[in-house]
Amino acid sequence: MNTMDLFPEVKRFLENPKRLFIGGEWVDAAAGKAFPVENPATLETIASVADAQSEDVDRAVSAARHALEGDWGRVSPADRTRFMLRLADLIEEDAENLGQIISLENGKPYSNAKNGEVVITANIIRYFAGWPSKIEGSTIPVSPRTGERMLNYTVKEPVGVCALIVPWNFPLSMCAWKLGPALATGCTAVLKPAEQTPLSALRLAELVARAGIPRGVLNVLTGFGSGAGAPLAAHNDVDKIAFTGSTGVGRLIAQSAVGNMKKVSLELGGKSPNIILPDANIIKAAKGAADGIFYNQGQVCTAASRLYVHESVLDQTLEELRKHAAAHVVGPGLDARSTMGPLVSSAQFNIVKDYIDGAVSEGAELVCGGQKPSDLGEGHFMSPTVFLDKNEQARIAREEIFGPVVTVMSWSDVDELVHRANNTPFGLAAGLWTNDLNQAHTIAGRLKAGSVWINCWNVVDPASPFGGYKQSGWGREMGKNVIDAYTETKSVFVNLGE
Ligand code: TXE
Repeated sequence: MNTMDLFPEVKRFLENPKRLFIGGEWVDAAAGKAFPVENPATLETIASVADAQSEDVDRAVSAARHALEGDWGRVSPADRTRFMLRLADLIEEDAENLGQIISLENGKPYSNAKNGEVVITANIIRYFAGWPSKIEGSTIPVSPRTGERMLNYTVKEPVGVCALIVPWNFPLSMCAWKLGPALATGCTAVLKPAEQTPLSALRLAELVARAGIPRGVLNVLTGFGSGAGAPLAAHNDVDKIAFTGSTGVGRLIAQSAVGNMKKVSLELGGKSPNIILPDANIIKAAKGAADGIFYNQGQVCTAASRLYVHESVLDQTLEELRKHAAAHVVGPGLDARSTMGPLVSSAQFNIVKDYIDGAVSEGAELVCGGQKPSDLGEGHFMSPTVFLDKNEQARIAREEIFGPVVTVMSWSDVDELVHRANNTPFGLAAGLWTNDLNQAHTIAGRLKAGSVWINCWNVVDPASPFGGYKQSGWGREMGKNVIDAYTETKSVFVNLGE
C-alpha cells in the first residue's frame, strides 16, 4: 500500500474532540455519550463523535428558532449572498483537508473527494448564493365581488427551521444540497449527518463559523437515526424536513412529519434503467454504463444498476464492461492508485455480498467480480461486479443494492423495453445511448424518471431540478424548484377603497 500521509490540519481536526455544534458553540451531548467513526479501508477508529439524543435535538432546534427570529432574520438578501460566497470560497480553500476527511470516513478515492465532491459542494453554495435577491413574489390582478379596488401581492418567506437529514454516500455535498437553499431562502437549519460519516459535516460547520454566518443558523447533531434523526423528524418546532436516504426511513419520516404538518422533501432509493440501443456508439455507451455503476463504489442513488442492452450488441457490450471492471484499481481511498475505495461499512458490505451470493444461487451468470479482493486486508472492499440475468424478477434486478453491481439484461422490442424499464417502484433516473434523435426523445418522454440522461449519466447541475417519480421521493431539489420547498407563500390583500 502507498497511502498518503494525513495533512497536519486534518490531524489537528481529528485530534480535537468532536462535539455537537449548537448555537455557534461546540458542546458535548447532554447524555455525555460518544460513538466511534471507522475508516472503512482499515477498520481503524479515526475519531470519537458526540452521540446526540432528544435533549440535544431540543437544544439545537431552539438555537435554530432563536437565530431565525433574531440576527439571521434581519440579514439582508445581499448580505446572505455575501455570507454564502465567503463560505463557498472557504470550502474551496479547504479542498485538500476536506478531501482527506471525506475519503477517510467514506472510503472514496481522495481525488474523487477533492476534485469531485468538494468542488461540487462549493459550486452548489455559490449557485444558491445568487438566489437571495431573486426570490420574488408577484402582483395578481384579483376581482373582488364587492367592487372595491384591491391590491394583491405575494411574498415568499422562509419556511422556518429546517431539519436536514443526510446519508453517507456524499457526506459533504449532500449537506450542501440542503444547506444551500436553506441559507438562500433565509431559513435556519439543524443538520444530522449519517452516523458513518459525521466528520465532513463537522468540518463544514467550522467553515460556516469562519464565514461569519450568525450563531444558530446552522446546528449540527452527530448521532444515529433512532437517537437523533427520529426525534428531529418528529419535533414540533421544526417547520420543514429535507431527507436523503433509504425509502424505508423516508416513509417513517413522512409519517412523523404529519404530527405538526411540517413540509417534507424526500430523495430516496432507485433502480435506474440504462438502455443501449443498437445504433449506439458501444465504446462510449459501455464506458458510460461502467462509470454509471462503479462510480462511488456504486453507492449512488442514481446508480445505473439495470443495464438493458439490445441483443445485437450484447456480446460487444459485455466485453467492454469486463475491460472497464478489470481496469479498476480497488484499494484505500488515500492510496493515489485506487480508483475504487471500500464500501462505507460492514453493514453495507454485507448487504451487497448478500445480493451477490443470492444472485449466484438464483442462477444469474456472473460475468466478472463478485469477490472481495484477497490482498486488501480487513477493509470493506468489493470488486466491480457484472451479472447477466434473464430473470427480470430476480432480486438483483429489482432491488436497490447500493454497491458496484450491475445486472445486464438484453432486449429486442422497444415497447416491451419501455415497459420493463418502467416496471419498478422507483423512478429516480434513467438513461439511453443512441444516435437516433427520434428514438432518443421518444423513449425519454416515455420513461418514468425524474432525470433522463441521453448519451451521458449522472449529470447533475445545481441549476437543474433533481428528484424522483414514484417511491424515489417527494419534491425536487436544486434549481428554482427547490426554492418553493424552503419558502411559504403569503398572499396579501390591500383594500384601496371604492
Ligand atoms: O440508510 P438510512 P442506511 C439506501 C441504500 C442503502 C440503504 C441503507 O440502499 O443500502 O439505504 O442505508 C438517518 N429517523 N440508501 O441504513 O437509514 C440516518 O442516521 C430519522 C440510499 O445508511 O436511510 C442517516 O443520517 N432519520 C440513499 C440517514 O437517515 C433516520 C443514501 C440515511 O440513513 C432514521 C443512503 C429515522 N428513523 C442509503 N433512521 C440515497 N437515496 O442516496 C435513519 N436515519
